[in-house]
Amino acid sequence: MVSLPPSVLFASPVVEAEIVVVDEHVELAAPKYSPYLRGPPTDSFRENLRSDTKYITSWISAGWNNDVMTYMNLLYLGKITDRVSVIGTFTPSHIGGDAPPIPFGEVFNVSKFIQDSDVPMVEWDEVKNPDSETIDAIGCWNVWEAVQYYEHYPRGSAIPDWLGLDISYTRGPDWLKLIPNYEHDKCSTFWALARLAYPQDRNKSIGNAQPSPQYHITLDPDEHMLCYDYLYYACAQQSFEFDYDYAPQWKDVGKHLYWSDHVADTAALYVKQLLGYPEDGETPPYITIHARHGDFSGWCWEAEQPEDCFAPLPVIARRVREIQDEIRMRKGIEIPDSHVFMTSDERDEKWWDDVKAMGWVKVDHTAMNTVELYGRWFPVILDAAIQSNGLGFVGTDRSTFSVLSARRVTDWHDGATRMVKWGKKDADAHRKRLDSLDTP
Ligand SMILES: Nc1nc2c(ncn2[C@@H]2O[C@H](COP(=O)(O)OP(=O)(O)O)[C@@H](O)[C@H]2O)c(=O)[nH]1
Ligand SMILES: [Mg+2]
Repeated sequence: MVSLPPSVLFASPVVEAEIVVVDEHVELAAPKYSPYLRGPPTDSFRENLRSDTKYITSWISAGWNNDVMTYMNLLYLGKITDRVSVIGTFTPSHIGGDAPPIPFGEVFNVSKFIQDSDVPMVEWDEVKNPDSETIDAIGCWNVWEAVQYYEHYPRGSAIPDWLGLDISYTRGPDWLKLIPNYEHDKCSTFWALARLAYPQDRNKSIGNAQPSPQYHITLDPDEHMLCYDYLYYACAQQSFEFDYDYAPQWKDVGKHLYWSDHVADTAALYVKQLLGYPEDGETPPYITIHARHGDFSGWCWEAEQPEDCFAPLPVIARRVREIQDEIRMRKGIEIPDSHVFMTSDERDEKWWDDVKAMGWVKVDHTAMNTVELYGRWFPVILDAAIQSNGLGFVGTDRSTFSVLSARRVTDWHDGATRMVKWGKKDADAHRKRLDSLDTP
């Protein structure tokens, strides 16, 4: 028997129904806290959960755009299980681990999202006081061990520690995995995951909870705050689904996640400043390229020479021309090369000199003092926002960063998009097609 410090809570306190006295004054005042919660953030998250509402949460564990997709998947699973999604911050895995986490609501416009999508959500810092020292014990589902065969533990994430959660995991059933015994795919479908949100299959699948790491508490998966370790690999019908037009996690959720006003306004300001337009005027139409390099160099085994792996600039320029032609044809708008932005994680200055020689504009966060003015997260967030608000976008095949930007340009602006193939010499060789949005 483990003796618990008084601050460890692992059962829902009995919640009295809250009576809100409504007079004219209160009615007119803006609500101070989410209607999905009992009130302002509390020291234990359980004190703030409504007894008439069910919740769902999960953690993140990859690059920022992968993490955006993971939260979109969580929101979609919340939608189909009639639960309020509880969303954490973004963790700085690719921008330097010492940068502070950034709240979801600083990046995306949460109130507009809830209104447009009708998908309910709250952020963790609305639920539990971020300065709380209370450790909440909770039971969660371990999906990771049911879908892959190499790591014999739940998927790790920095989020539970930040939230003061001590988690007892129950390994999910084998039927979570879409393709049984197939090591090259990790998908579990939203509806397989949803089976665990309801008593019939949940009750058949519990009973093997592992002790939590901190206080060695064993708990079956929580029914009030349902949680899964990792949902990046959740899908409706097949893996890498954000690439497909039917993807419900994009259509019903991701599409409605617009940038916060601060991000959108700053991105528009950058575009106007970099192109030399008045700051108080309209943003002109433009095209953005995303040339994803960096750790993608680990996928170059088909390239005979290292320089054959990433698409050379003239190959990218061919895609830019296709976009210019399509926009001219479909919309009658001429976008010159001087209104083409390059965004990239490439650090080689010589490569950037070649970009400028193409007549394109570097989104130069060093020159713009982005980190000093807006913080460490903003170079990547502004690059994504700039990409998403162009009328054309040329992305890098297999980059989730590019995939999300392409979908935004298509759905938000009826824009033109292409993905550049890479990995070996002439990977992007293709026949030009003007009549279609498809990448041939
Ligand atoms: N600022 C900036 N960062 C980038 C760019 N491309 C990649 N990165 C960094 O590399 C990470 C890539 O991981 P992720 O977002 O998961 O996308 P993916 O790896 O391309 O699928 C991003 O989150 C950024 O931190 C870029 O064009 N601009
Ligand atoms: Mg990544």
